[in-house]
Amino acid sequence: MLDKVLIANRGEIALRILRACKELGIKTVAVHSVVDRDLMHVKLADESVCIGPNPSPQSYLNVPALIAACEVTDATAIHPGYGFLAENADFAEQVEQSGFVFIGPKADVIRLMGDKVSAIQAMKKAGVPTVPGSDGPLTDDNDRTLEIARRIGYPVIIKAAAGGGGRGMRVVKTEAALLNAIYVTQSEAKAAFGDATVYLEKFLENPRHVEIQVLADGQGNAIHLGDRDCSLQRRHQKVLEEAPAPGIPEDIRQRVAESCVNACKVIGYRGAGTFEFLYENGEFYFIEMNTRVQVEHPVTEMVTGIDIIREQLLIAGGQPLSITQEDVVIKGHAFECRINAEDAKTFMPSPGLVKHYHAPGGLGIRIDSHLYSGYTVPPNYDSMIGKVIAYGDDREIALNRMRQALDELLIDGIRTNIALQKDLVRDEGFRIGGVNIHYLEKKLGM
Ligand code: MV4
Repeated sequence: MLDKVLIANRGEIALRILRACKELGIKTVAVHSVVDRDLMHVKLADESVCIGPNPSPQSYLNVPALIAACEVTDATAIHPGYGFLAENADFAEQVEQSGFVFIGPKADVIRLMGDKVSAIQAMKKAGVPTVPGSDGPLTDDNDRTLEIARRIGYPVIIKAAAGGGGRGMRVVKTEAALLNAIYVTQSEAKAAFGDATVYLEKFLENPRHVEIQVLADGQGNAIHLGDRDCSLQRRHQKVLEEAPAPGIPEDIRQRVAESCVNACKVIGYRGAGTFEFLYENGEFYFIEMNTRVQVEHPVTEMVTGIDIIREQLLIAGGQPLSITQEDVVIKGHAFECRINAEDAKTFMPSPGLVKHYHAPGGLGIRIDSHLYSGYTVPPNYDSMIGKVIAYGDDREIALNRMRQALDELLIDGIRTNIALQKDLVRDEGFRIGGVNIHYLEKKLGM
C-alpha cells in the first residue's frame, strides 16, 4: 500500500485525488504555484509545498521541483492527474528512477501510446478495430502515398504521429491537394512537436466520439468499465459527457470492449486508461489511447459504482485487481456538465473572484469542484472550475436531475458557461441521444 502520495496537479482533480487518498488512509502532499496557495486541496492536505511561480512551466511542469518536493516530504508516489505531466513518458521515467512510484502505466507504455502511429499498430495487432489508413508513417515515396490514399478513398485525414487531441491534423478532399497537405502537416508537426512524422486515415465525416474505460494491474489482469459518449465538444474541448453511450447495439459494444481488455493484456498495461474511438454506422474505429485518468471519469464511476482513483492508487501500491469483469455491472445512466469560467458568447476565459457559490444537491447529484465562496479563479490555468454529475436509473431521469441541478447552481462574480449547459440539457437533438461530434459547433453556428 502507498504510504504518502504527492498530488502533482491542481483544481478539481487534485481535490478528487486527495479525497480518494484520505479514504484509503494514505497521507497527502499538495504542491502548488504561488497563486494557488488558497486552493481547497492545499488546505486539506497533510502537507503542502510551493513548487514555483504561477506559469505552469515553472510550477506544475517543473520536474526537478516536483521530485525535490517528494524528497523533502518523504512522499512515496506521485499522482499526476490529467493534463500537465500526466502523459509525459520522460517524467514517469524520472519519477521511477528517483525511487518514487508513478501512479500510471510504465514509461515505455506511455511512450508507445504517445506516438499515435505505434499506438495504432499495437492496437491493430491486438485485435482492436482501427480506421482504414496507412498503417504506419508516410514515407517520401509519393507514388506509394498516392496509391494508399486512392485505395482508402477520399476524403482522407493527415495526422501528426506526435499530435493527438485534435492537434496536427488536416483533412484532404482530393488527390490534387494530397501531397501539399502532407508537406504542410509535416512542417507544422516538426515545429509544434519536433517530429515531422505523419500518417493517413480515411476521414470519417459524421462520427460520434465513444471511449472505453479500462483498469489493468500490470500483473496480467485487465477489465473494462464500459463506455462513455463525449461527442458534445467545441474546438476539441469536451463540454458534456455521458455513460453509457446511447443507442449502441449490445453485441458491438461488448465486442469492442473485450478487444480493449485484450489489448491491455498484450501491451502489459497498468492503471486506468481510455481507448478513444470514432463510432459511425455501427462500427468502432480506434483513434488514440489516453494513459491517464480523464476529466469525465465520474460518469463511469456513477454507472459502475467503482472508484477509479481508488483503483489507480491500489494498483500503484502493487495490489492485483480486486474486481473481475463479472463484478462490473453497468446500471443506470450518468451525465457530466463541465463548468468553465468563460464568457458565454466569446468563450474567452473569465477569471476572478467568486463572490458567492452555491452548489446543487439532491439524489443522484455529484459535484466535483474546488470552488468556494471567496475563491479567486486565477488567469494562469485551464478555465474548468468544476463538474456537475447527474445519475439516474435511466437516461431521462438522469437528464431531468441535471436540468434541476444546473438551475440550482449559482456562481456569482465571474462569467461561466452555465447558461450554455442549461440550453444543451434542453436541446431536442441531445434529448433523443446519439448526436455526432459536429452537433455542438453547428448549434453554436460555427
Ligand atoms: C478523425 C476524425 C475523422 N476521421 N479521424 C480529433 C481529435 C483527435 N482525437 C482525432 N480527431 C478526429 N479524428 C478520422 N479518421 C475526426 C476527428 C475529430 C474529432 C474527434 C473526436 C471528437 C471531436 C472531433 C472534432 C473534430 C474532428
